[in-house]
Amino acid sequence: MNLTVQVLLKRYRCGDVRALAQLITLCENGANHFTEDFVEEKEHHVVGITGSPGVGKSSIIDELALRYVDRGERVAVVAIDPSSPFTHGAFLGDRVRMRKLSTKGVVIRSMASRGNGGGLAPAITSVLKLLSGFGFSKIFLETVGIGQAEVDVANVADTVILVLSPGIGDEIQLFKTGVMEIADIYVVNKADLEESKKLRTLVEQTVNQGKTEGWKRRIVGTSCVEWCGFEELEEAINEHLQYLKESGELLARRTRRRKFALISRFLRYVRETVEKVAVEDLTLEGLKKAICDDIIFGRENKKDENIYQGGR
Ligand SMILES: Nc1nc2c(ncn2[C@@H]2O[C@H](COP(=O)(O)OP(=O)(O)OP(=O)(O)O)[C@@H](O)[C@H]2O)c(=O)[nH]1
Ligand SMILES: [Mg+2]
Repeated sequence: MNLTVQVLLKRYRCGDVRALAQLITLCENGANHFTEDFVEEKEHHVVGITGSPGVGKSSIIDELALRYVDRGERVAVVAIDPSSPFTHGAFLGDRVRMRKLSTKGVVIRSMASRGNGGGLAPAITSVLKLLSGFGFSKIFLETVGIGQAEVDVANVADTVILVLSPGIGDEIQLFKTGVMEIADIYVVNKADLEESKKLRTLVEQTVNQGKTEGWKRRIVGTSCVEWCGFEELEEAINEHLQYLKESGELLARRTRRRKFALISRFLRYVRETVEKVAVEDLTLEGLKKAICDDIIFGRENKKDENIYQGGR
């Protein structure tokens, strides 16, 4: 292992937040091998929060994060491709509320999805491992629910929350294939707005249709203006975690996350290899040979070192 990674890991294990930030950046840049062998996951709960732009995901996370900190949990927030307000690619946002979170030890990190077909950042599973290994017990993952990201969040989160709000076409969103299956908890936000009631009725009619066993999906109404519904939401999140543990589903979801990590890594590797051989030999045979050469010469394993020398 590269010496710099070794030093960073040592500092990370001593609880140095700056080392954690640097290791996350390494993962984002593609050098995430070390997380497999040298980072140990601790007990944690990943809560994925998805939904259309502007429904109130960040506002809801703000409130939830504070609540869990008050319960004695260590909280981290990861936002994928946000437009607001966790936009600075660093740990700290600049809003007053964000500053309040940071003084309570909440770590906030933005990540770009980097052309991953609109999906989650390829490094997300390594980043989750780093955060849990650092001691964060509650990790909120905000993704804009468009296309692939919506499906991906279900692959990495233990609990999936879909936030809906009136007036932005979410009534139509509801009937998109799969939307009503991905979430464990449905939040109808902006309960202070009159139209929210209609949307809530529609969600109640659609969710849990024909479902008789397993987790009974919860529907919660919240308002980040009147600050209501959060007790119920917190309760639903806690109940779902309890359900995951008791039913054995938590293990199944962690296995799904590891599979997702493996597939993402493999796809990235194939894409990089295809890009490389495309110049030399544009045939399937050429690709197979390139992959074999790669494995034999161990390019994959040298990635960490390459990154430090400015290459990939
Ligand atoms: N009336 C009302 N407005 C809200 C509520 N929650 C959030 N908003 C407003 O909705 C806007 C978007 O809120 P955000 O929390 O940034 O929403 P988001 O889903 O994180 O948005 P993106 O990250 O851009 O996808 C902001 O102007 C909020 O003040 C609510 O409960 N009621
Ligand atoms: Mg947001």
